[in-house]
Amino acid sequence: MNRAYIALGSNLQEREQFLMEAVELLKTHSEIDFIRSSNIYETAPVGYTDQNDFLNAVIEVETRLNPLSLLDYCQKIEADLGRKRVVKWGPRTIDLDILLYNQENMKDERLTIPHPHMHERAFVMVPLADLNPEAYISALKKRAEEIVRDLPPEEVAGVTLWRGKIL
Ligand code: A4P
Ligand code: MG
Repeated sequence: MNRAYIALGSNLQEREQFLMEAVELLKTHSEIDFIRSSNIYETAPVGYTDQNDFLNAVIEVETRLNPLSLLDYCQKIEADLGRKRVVKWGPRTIDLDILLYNQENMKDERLTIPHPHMHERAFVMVPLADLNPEAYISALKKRAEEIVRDLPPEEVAGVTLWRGKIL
């Protein structure tokens, strides 16, 4: 069995509903077992800032899918939940990014693991460190909680606990 961490983000309409539906759809796959969720955080938009605040969370799953098949399924969920790619980094109903897959490092034209920007993003790292402070990013030789400690405090301050776990 493989262990993966997936980041979820939504900033359109019923944000919490989209997070819940994405997790429900992951759970319906026979080759994916949902293990647990971080708390949900409300986060200031990063990149393209003229958009609503996001809800972000990270979940841990066990899966028999290989990384590319897991990406295919995550992208199917994004499509099913009606994501429209209008502005790069812009508003979306739901975004699923694969952060970690076991301790593997891979770079394919469709998939880079660990996710290439995860360590720069408080909206990813704070929920990941909440879920598993020991999560080890081998490419950086650092644990999640160490990465959060090294992020700019003003970025960490843009990530506030919103409520409890997704499911
Ligand atoms: N791809 C490569 N590696 C991965 C991976 N590990 N996981 C490829 C998922 N996808 C991966 O992503 C573009 C392509 O990346 C995919 O086709 C896949 O093959 P996308 O999700 O289609 O496009 P995008 O999301 O618009 O671009 P990008 O660069 O992935 O943006 P991000 O990184 O997802 O950032 N601010 C806050 N507060 N919270 C957020 O959640 N999200 C974004 C989007 C910007 N600002 C935000 C948030
Ligand atoms: Mg993405």
